[in-house]
Amino acid sequence: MPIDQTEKDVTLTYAGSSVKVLLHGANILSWKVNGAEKLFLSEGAILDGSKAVRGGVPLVFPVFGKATSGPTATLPQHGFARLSTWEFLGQTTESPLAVQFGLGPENVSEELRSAWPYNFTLIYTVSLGEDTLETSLSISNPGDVAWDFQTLLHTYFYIPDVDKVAVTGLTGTEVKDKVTKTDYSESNEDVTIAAEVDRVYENVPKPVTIKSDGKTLFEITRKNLDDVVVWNPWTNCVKMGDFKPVTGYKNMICVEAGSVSKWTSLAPGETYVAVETVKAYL
Ligand code: TA6
Repeated sequence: MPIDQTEKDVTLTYAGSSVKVLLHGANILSWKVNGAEKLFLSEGAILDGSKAVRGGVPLVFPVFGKATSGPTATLPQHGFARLSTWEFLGQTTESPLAVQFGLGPENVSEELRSAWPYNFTLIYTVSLGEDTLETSLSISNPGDVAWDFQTLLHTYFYIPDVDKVAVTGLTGTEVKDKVTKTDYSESNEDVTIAAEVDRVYENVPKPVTIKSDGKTLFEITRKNLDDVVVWNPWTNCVKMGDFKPVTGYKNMICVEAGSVSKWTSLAPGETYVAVETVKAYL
């Protein structure tokens, strides 16, 4: 079955690859290419809709992180998109195999809706190719007042060994480092992980690659997602409760395509389309 739908999730199968999307948060849980899993999903991930999923591709909207002021200040970290149950809207294309999910105020809890009382429409398109996964988030304002947003695809990539991973394509970009609480320009061609890393790379002009031992695992291209967040909690993952096994930080890296270093304003009737395409190599 190219598309297998249950009451909780939708699984696409195409050209030896598959992707599974949980309706809660429209959170991609799994992306397999020729049977090999490409994403990290915590063994302790809560999938019953009671909290955000620890792994796969959580969706961040309308705020990245936790705002301390402004219209999103009373929303939970990373906003409500990953905390809400999306509607499955059906198939759009056969090759690559693509489906869509939708979210509007009617799908969001009263508590979260009252915390951010604006009219919005999100259409999330998941498109599975032979060795590619394209995710597109169309953000529309059908209301009569403008609002500002940030958005990000919080992708947890599976990697064989954190000691051998490197992210390239970030050289020369401005960094807001949330661990050292410093700002600087990235001078390294290879960004590696040897402790907790939590950095926002701003206005990254080129495709980004994730390599292991010098070999490319993934290439990431973006449209309207100018920033790239790199995160690995290292041993701090033990404090999260839903990050399992506690050694799991050795097999994951979050490389997150987003528009988070500034706020984007959407006037009534406007639409913003953000696209990320990941090609898997090994
Ligand atoms: O994207 C990196 C980050 O903002 C980190 O600061 C860390 O908080 C991570 O997201 C996970 O956030 P979560 O709310 O899913 O635990």
